[in-house]
Amino acid sequence: MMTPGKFIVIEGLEGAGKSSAVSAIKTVLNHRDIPFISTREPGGTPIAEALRDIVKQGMANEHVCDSTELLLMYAARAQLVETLIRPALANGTWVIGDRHDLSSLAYQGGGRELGMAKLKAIKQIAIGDFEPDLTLYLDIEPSLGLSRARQRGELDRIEQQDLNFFERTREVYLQQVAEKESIMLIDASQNMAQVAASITAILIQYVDNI
Ligand code: Z5A
Repeated sequence: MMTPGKFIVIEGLEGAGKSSAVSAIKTVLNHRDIPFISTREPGGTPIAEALRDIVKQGMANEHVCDSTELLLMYAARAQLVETLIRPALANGTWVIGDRHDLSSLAYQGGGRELGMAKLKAIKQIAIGDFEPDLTLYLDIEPSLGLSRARQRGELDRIEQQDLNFFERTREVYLQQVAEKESIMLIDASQNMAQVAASITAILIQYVDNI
């Protein structure tokens, strides 16, 4: 019987350095000849990418309600998990996810203050008990992350929230790290080479222990 692939997720606030983290993971998997695909959330399929555009940019003259934002995130996730992630894993292909469900717990549950009970109920409807095998959370002070993101270019609708929003978001990330062994924290205030080295070390250990 085919050994299922593993679902590895990168999480963190804006400017945490998720793009370079994804590259570090790809390098390890390539060295080990492990087949993989990579995805991002919200997005990753044509329907989910269309939802991403609405979530990130909104629409002129119409405010995106918090509950709408939440449901769009889960609609995009349901589509991605069902049509891409589950089939790939079943086929023995690993999946690298740039964000997943933990982002909703942190941003919508914490940042938007919608609360964990609502989040857990919607998750059940959208993707059931589906969970990543390993999550690498890049932890960064919101002010440092946002200053990096600003240098990169214009901020989108969610990135324009105030600092308190991101403090609440980070708090949920840290709570979840404390509760779940499958989430590893990496200090993302280090320089890029140090962050990449930490990720590489964790992933090599993970692959070697399977
Ligand atoms: N969102 C949500 O609310 N709920 C959900 O369920 C999901 C998502 C799934 C997705 O936008 C938005 O949706 C996101 C959360 C929300 N919005 N906010 N706010 P996205 O995918 O476009 O954005 P992102 O995921 O936040 O960012 P990103 O561009 O993909 O990656 P990043 O982690 O921000 O970082 P980066 O592009 O790798 O690095 C940013 C800059 O910092 C860049 O110029 C780097 O060169 C620099 N950098 C990175 N690392 C370092 C270090 N270590 N030192 C110095 N400089 C660095």
